[in-house]
Amino acid sequence: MRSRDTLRARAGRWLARWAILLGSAIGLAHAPAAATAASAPSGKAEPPRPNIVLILSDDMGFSDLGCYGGEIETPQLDRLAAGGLRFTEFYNTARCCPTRASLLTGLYPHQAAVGHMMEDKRLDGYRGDLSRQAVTLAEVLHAAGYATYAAGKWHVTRSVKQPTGNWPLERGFERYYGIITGSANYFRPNTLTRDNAPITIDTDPEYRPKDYYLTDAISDQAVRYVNEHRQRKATAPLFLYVAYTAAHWPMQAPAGQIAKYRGRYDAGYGPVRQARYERLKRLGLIRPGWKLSPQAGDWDRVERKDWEARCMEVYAAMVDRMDQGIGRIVEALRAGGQLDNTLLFYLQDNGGCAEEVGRAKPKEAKKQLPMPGPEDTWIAYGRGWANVSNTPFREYKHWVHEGGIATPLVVHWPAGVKRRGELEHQPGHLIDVMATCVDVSGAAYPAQLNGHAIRPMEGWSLVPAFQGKTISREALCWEHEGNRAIRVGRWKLVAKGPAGKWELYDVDQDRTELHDLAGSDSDRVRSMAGQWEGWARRTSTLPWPWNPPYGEPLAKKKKTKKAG
Ligand SMILES: [Ca+2]
Repeated sequence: MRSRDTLRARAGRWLARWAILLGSAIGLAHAPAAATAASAPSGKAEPPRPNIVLILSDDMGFSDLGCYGGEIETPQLDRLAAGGLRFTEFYNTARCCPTRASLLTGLYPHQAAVGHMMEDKRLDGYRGDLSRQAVTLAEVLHAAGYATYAAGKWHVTRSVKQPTGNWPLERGFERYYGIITGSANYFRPNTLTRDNAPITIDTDPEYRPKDYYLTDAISDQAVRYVNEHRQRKATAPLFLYVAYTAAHWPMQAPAGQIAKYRGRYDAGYGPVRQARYERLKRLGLIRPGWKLSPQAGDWDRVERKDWEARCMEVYAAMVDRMDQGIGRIVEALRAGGQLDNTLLFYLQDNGGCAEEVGRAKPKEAKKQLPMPGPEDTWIAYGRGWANVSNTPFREYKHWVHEGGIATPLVVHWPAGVKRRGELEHQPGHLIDVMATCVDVSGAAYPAQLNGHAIRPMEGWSLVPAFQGKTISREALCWEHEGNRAIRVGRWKLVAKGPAGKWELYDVDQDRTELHDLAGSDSDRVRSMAGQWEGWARRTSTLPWPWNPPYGEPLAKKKKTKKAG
């Protein structure tokens, strides 16, 4: 096990070496903008530092990828998994903004002031704009000499029209292409931005494809960054953050791509879930004793089955298209001789999304809805398919039951991870990505930056796990919209909503959270609830903006008589 102190000591040794090499004192409080890009120390001993490519997708479930039991065709990610390591119990934080804030900073989301979305709720943990008491991966790695690039969705700032302190170039990235906000039309995205300049697909001088599609644009831009980096800065390692909006609603994809999946979901939710469940067991991704959670939708009662099936056809097409793009990024690294020493992470920001966006009610209105897919539609794939995406788990994006927070993590690094095609069953969390990047890069995690004291990182380096060793940690905790959870070893305490009762599960026996043990083990419930509350107060999760305030009973709603 590698302690934080050991990590810091190691980072300190790197720093001292670098300060000498650069002939200038790089202090712990060094501003990244002023840092000098440095090549890896020449001479003896230290192997070259790896490139780091961090790929995040949006609103996808645990079992969507082929290498996680899904039927969607993802040969590129499957190949990375076969040549690398798949984590089976890795976690995000159940929603777009908090996950991005946590992933980028190595803190719990509330510590980065993004406990909820992009609105200021006037509480420390809920300001809706990335805290200056947090540093981003790009700030840390850039200060250590990495060239830093981002392509895709940003979504950690309230300011979507102009840079006011928390746009990518203001948080450590040298180059950026993507959308500042959380969702967009895939054929004509809003808040499209190049570096610090708002653009549109018609005004962008650098990228004018015949048929614009946001997923392709993010992939193409990432490939450009890899190639430009090789041409211009070959001596510095690269940090590339690729944040796809696939497969967040709206369900939109090129018609030809959707056609590939035509008819594949005609049998409805149940058979797809069952097939995924069996594959998950066969692949060893879940234990045979974990029962499949209940199905969310009844296919027999779906009136427009062709429309409902099309939702999933488009979703699959969106994921497939992203996978193709990831293949192009990997190929660019390979062609430049960079792939062997690139540490690539792939993960997802929250579970499958049950939000009923664009899925009209009542039934009469639903009959009028167009088939999803084209530019002029704005439709989510709905609860039934989200439940399929999250097979075998319960719940969805927003909730902190396993369906909301379980994510694949594929790690591929031929020079650094010798476990090929293996599964890693230790739990891990987004907060570990910062600690891992600091570990492998030798970067210094700063105590202060630009006059702000920086909160210590919360995670643990995953490098021991890469080597098959155990990481011992006390607990992992979650909160989103009053949904709460803590995991300590095999035990998970979880609740729905700010007034919800705690449920207790033995994750080793029952990761699908079907047998609540809270009634029979009240001592453990009390103890873990106390531990969660201690975490929540320490991380600015409490006080929270939800009703009721933590620990208070839900006020009864007053009945109001309608006029007339
Ligand atoms: Ca999301």
